[in-house]
Amino acid sequence: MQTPQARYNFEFGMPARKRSWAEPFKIKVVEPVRLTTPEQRRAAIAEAGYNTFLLRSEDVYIDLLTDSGTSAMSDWQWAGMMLGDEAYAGSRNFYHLEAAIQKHYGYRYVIPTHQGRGAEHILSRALIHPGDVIPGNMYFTTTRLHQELAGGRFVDVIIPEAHDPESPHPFKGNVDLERLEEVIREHGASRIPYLSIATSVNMAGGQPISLGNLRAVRDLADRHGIRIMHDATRVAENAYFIQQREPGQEGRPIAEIVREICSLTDGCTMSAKKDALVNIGGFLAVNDREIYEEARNLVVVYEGLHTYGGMSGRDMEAVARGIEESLHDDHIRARVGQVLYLGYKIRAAGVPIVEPIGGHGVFLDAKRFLPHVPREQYPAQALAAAIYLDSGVRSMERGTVSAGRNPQTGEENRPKLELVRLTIPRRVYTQAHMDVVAESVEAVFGERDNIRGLKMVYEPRYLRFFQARFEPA
Ligand code: PM9
Repeated sequence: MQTPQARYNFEFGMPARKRSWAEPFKIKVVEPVRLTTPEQRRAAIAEAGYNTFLLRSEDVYIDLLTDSGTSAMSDWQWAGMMLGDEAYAGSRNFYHLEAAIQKHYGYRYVIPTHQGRGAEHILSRALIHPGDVIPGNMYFTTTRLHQELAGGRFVDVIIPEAHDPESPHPFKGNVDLERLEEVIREHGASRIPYLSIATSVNMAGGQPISLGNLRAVRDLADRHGIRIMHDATRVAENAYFIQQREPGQEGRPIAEIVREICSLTDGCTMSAKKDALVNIGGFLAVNDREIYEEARNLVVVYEGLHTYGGMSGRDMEAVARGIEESLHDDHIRARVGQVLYLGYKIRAAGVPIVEPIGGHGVFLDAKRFLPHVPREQYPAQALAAAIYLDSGVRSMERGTVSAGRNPQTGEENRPKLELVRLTIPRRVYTQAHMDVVAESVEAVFGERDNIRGLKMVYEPRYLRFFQARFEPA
């Protein structure tokens, strides 16, 4: 089969030649970033208790903490911000948002929330009863906490390859169907309010679930009468991997794949701060009228009226337009392309990373990077601090600290994955920034024997990774 480039060359009578792709935008506004000295960084990270969440952003050079709320909006989104209808009730921007969700994701009813965890809170309160079990394709920090706070227990049913950073499985976000069947048999369908299925599984390294697997999960759920709730936070990135890797899906538009993914589920929670290219916002969307009624009632208690849910009118307009832009094929190709660019560079330097490279970031394998640092001294936390010290690049721990404690026993959870995430904001940094990041990671890798572990000296009760403090062990 001819590639599109070869076909173009053939049709226009041109000789075949290499043609790289580039970002489908040009830059209109810039924000300066500050390069700090090693002394300034030493002081800053000590003051932050060796937790990159506690650094001041002005002390960061290239900020790869997260892709959440850090995207650059387009001129079309900014123009939409000027059209914010800031009425308390019935803002026109809510109806634009509702229409965009119905059109692109296909869910019937929409409840806006201030961000993803607001939607998770409402969904968990509406559907989970004490003693319930929620199977899912790997935990996410805020999702699992809301399930636990509602009295439920998360059970991981992702395929085992997802826990192995070296496995090259193309769809490490897949559900282990036999394991799921076992969990249903053990607990009974009546104790399972829903399956919690994420696209682009964050804690596994931004790994996709395949359409084939999701269809099989749907069949299984239907046989037992169980709902599927979708964490759609990075659904477009997942769709890109389906388009690139799944037999029969090549060449299919991203928007169409996204629509099919959503059609296989009964509702979604969404942090619009990621895929949907905005700085704040989220929503819950469902097909079931009764769940909608309950959620619409709860949203006024915890978030705001059901036509704003914690967002301003202008925020809702930006989300509506961001959803549309997130599904353009050229956007998603450049977005994931930049992540792959960084990943290939880091991998070429011999640095251990999670394979395959994910959709929103490059995940360093801290266990293999720092084999001399024991797990109880938080190697990923120590590695994130070391990278900051080297270059002012900020990353995030995604290992033992993030995993927190078992609420029943109080023991620390010990996930198999001990990772540092270099997360790439959308449409924000250039290829030259990626080169600097790769150089810094390579330099730190060269000096890894000098990196020491950390001990935790302050531990908050919930989501400890955000605010915990450490000292050199
Ligand atoms: N994810 C991230 O950096 C924000 C900070 S860490 C809690 O990856 C998924 C898959 C997420 C996510 C946030 C949320 C919560 C739900 N699901 O941050 O509340 O990656 O908008 O969304 C972060 P909010």
